Amino acid sequence: MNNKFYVTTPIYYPSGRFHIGTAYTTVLADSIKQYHKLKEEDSYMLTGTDEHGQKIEEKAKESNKTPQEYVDEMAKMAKELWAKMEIEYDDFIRTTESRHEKVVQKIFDRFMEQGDIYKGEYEGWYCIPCETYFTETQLVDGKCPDCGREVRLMKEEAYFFNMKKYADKLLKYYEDHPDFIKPEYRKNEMINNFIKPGLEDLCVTRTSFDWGIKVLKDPKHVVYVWLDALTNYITALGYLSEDETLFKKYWPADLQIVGKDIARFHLIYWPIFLMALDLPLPKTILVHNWIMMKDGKMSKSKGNVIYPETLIERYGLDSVKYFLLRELPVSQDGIFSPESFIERYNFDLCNDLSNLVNRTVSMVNKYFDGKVPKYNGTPNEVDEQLENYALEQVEKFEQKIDNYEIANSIQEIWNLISRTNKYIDETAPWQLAKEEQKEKLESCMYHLIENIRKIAILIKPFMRNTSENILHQIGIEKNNEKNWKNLKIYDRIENVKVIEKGEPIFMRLNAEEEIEFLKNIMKK
Ligand code: ME8
Repeated sequence: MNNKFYVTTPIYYPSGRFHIGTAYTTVLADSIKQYHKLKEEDSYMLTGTDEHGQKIEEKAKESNKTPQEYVDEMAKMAKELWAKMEIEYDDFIRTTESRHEKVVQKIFDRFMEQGDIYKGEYEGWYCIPCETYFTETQLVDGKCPDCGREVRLMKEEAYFFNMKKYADKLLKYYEDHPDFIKPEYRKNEMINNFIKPGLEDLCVTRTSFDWGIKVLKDPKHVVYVWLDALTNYITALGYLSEDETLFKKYWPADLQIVGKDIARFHLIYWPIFLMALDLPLPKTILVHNWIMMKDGKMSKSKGNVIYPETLIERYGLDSVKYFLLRELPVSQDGIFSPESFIERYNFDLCNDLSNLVNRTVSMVNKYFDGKVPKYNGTPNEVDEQLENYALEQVEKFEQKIDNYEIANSIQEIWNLISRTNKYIDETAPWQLAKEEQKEKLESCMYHLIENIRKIAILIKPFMRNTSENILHQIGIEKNNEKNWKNLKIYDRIENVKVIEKGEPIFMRLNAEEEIEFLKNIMKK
């Protein structure tokens, strides 16, 4: 195995059904993992659930369950969704597992011994859903600045983490590691909005509820969720346990993906906790924006929530993944609208991709009995242009995905698809057949198949089933013809036969009907 690649998602609150926003982060992480797997790297992905805190305690009560019963059920639901979405995580951490709880207690004790954590009293405006205290000035119109809901004035004895002590070190770290935060503007937000005005010490315990990890030396306190939650990324690898093999192998993480709502916790508190533990920091924290609806945030009360299962059942998994990744540029909010979903399905997937494969397979059948002609070694000018274009696109794809610009990297694949479709028009194979220009026709078919092979490999991280389907249709069965290494080579395939009757991968949808369908399910 070559390099290792460790990627994490946030651990989600199991406080309700996961919508396409939650699915987005997970699909993003899985796709990036699949890309590294394709490159034969030792890739490892972690996801999980964040199961402690007042909100979960209240949710359990509402449904007449103990918190443990409630989170067990919800964690099961989360795993079922990821199975349905064919997410290949390597570990699923639940913060109620003892492998996590024991280590959080050890970390807490160590911070106490080092003097990073001290006892004080906390008074502030508390937002229950966000489990966060705010100062008066942080409130927006007297409400929670993160979620806009009501806050309560609360006071309690509490332990604090001395964040101020690490502020300069953190600023210096940002400066020395330009790849640490992506996109870069998030770094400036942290500096200007939180660090420069003076970092507040972070309250790390609560006495106002029970459902949490007890502080061993002062058990009326439970560890406040962010210290508990953030450390999952290392407890899952066995940090401070009897077996630290995974931790030694995979830490520091190569990529940690979070939504903008939790950027502050990951870009400020998390690195400071790691500094206090004397551990290396993740190489990159990628902050993505949100999937919005035309009328703002998804919310049950507005009746605009979309769940991934509904889309998958009707349109198939790969089209949903494609849409999420293609429509949401990481650095700005993306909008989910029924119109854009159907448009992408009909144009990008059906017209551009599916038709290209279908037309090519039937031409190879028609002109060469399904046998893909051999590469003739001396491409003519038109073919050479196509070869160069394809190789350039592979490079561009790689540059963009390595910089975690996923939507842009997919755009580069679709540029290649369009260019290949254009090549059919340019070379007019039906004309070549009519004029019996055998050599040109052979070269044309070879180049089409070869480009489709490249396209199928490039989409594999995002659309595994479609990729396999295409490779099968064009007769590519050998693993070495499907791998990343052979992507950059043109004269690779030999003795290949396309299937006799190509199946369209995506069938055109009736736009009006489907838009209506989507609008209706959003209301439910
Ligand atoms: O914050 N668009 O959990 P959470 C895109 N437990 N992504 C979205 C989204 C949307 N509309 N809505 C949610 C928590 N997300 C904590 C995390 S980590 C140590 C603890 C995604 O269930 C996005 O990744 O509220 C966001 O950061 C995450 O779900 C919030 O999940």
